Amino acid sequence: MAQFTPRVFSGVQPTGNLHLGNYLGAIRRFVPLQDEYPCIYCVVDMHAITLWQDPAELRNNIREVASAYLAAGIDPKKAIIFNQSQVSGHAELAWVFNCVARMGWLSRMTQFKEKAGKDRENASVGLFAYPDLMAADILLYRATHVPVGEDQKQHLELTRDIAQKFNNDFAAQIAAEGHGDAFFPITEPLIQGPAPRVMSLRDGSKKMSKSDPSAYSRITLTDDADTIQQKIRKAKTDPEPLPSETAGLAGRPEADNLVTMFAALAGIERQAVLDRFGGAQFSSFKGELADVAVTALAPLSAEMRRLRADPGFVDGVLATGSAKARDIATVTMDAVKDIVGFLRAR
Ligand code: AQP
Repeated sequence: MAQFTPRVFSGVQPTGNLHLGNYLGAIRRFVPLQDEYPCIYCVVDMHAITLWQDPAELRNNIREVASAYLAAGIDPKKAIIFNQSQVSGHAELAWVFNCVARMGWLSRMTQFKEKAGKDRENASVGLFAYPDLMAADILLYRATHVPVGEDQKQHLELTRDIAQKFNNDFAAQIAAEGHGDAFFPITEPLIQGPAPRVMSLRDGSKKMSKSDPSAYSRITLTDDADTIQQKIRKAKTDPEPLPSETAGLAGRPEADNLVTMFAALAGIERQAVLDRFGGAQFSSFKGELADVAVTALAPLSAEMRRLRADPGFVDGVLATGSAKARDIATVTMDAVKDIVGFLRAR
């Protein structure tokens, strides 16, 4: 079996309202990986336009995600930070994958069903083909590991299916071109950490999301202390006191979510949270949770504000990162073109 150099890739959409779920499920987890692997962190602006985006806001939101990466501690000297649309290989490889993936595979994607809703006929073709572009993002760098939140599990499985089918469909050419028995790795999702699925503050059965119409459903990375306190105070709960054991959180999604958030933000186990608050009413627990959230997020949002005031610096980071990403992408795309049978200038 072909051996692949370990490489990490992940991305976040610049669609505004970056929230605690994006931070705990993804961005915070990107940081330590940069000391272990070559890492590529992308602002996936081409994914963002699968739903309508105001152009001026999109530009702002691209800088906001880049600022969040930097503020969280991703070092552009160690990891590549860039925005997707600056590297044309993403679109090129996505087209090849549109021709590898099957309609039936994409039709099963739950994110498309949720986002298209009942008005499927009116959804963009891009929204339907989104998972092919995501596979291209990852495989353009032949990434072996992808840290994501739990909601992306199905898309990662599709990425593996596409890589497998490409490797099979073009097996003879892949071998003839000297790539052994596989050109693309079968990428491993890294869905770990204390909070792989942060839920809405208004409904414990729905994930915290940028697009939820209620601002009270999420804590954003730019909320100030008062707003965070207010949102946590208003968070939905049930009438029972907190349990003393984690087993007691079963069937109590809102309690489970708040305890998970506390544990992830304070860096302790969920049981340790219940050792402290078991038997307590939500009112006292919520006050402490708000303090923990403010302590964890205040330095991040202050640094994001500082970076947002310096768009020239952020744009420079993205330009430098894009040049580095393009170098890797060009090698992959040249090989893909040869494997597929396109004629290119040599
Ligand atoms: N609620 C969440 N809990 C844990 N991780 C989450 N992620 C998203 N929501 C949660 C992870 O954040 C990364 C970037 O996500 P994205 O920008 O691709 O957006 P998304 O997954 O579609 O979810 P959003 O941010 O809530 O946007 P909308 O409202 O548009 O669906 C990914 O690793 C994701 O798993």
